[in-house]
Amino acid sequence: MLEIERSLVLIKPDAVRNGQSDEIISRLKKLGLKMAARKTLRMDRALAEKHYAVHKEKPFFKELVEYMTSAPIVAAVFGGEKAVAKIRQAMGATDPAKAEAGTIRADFGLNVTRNAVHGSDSVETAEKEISLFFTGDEIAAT
Ligand code: DAT
Ligand code: MG
Repeated sequence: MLEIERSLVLIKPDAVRNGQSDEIISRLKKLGLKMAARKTLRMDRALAEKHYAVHKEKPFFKELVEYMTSAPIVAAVFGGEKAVAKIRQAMGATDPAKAEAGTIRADFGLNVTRNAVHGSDSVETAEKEISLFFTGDEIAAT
């Protein structure tokens, strides 16, 4: 059976500032996925804390929220077969220094916090994350 999934992608502040958004989106489209929504926004603290709520007890939480709210990001919804796993694979490991060559984080990440891109880690998380960033009528059918 065809499993159409959706995933939330965030292009993080340094990658946006460095003009890498279009290249990153183009790599994701080459996976056979469709972009159903895209916008540039500056996350506020409340949104960042909700989006990363699962990490609120981690030592890096404060730095992560400060980074993600420091400058504009691009938020996008991608849809397609196995979208979650395909995007995670294209992103590479969380730490760009450990990410496989040719992955988005290996190519554009600066360090483990400033790692260029976010992608949802499961279908359930994806739907929750998408609803934090987009209303239903901002998203095209995929
Ligand atoms: P991922 O973004 O690969 O799903 P994660 O969910 O474990 O990774 O962490 C969310 C974000 O938090 C990650 O993209 C960057 C930051 N982060 C994770 N581990 C970190 C660490 N050890 N030091 C600093 N920031 C970290
Ligand atoms: Mg994660």
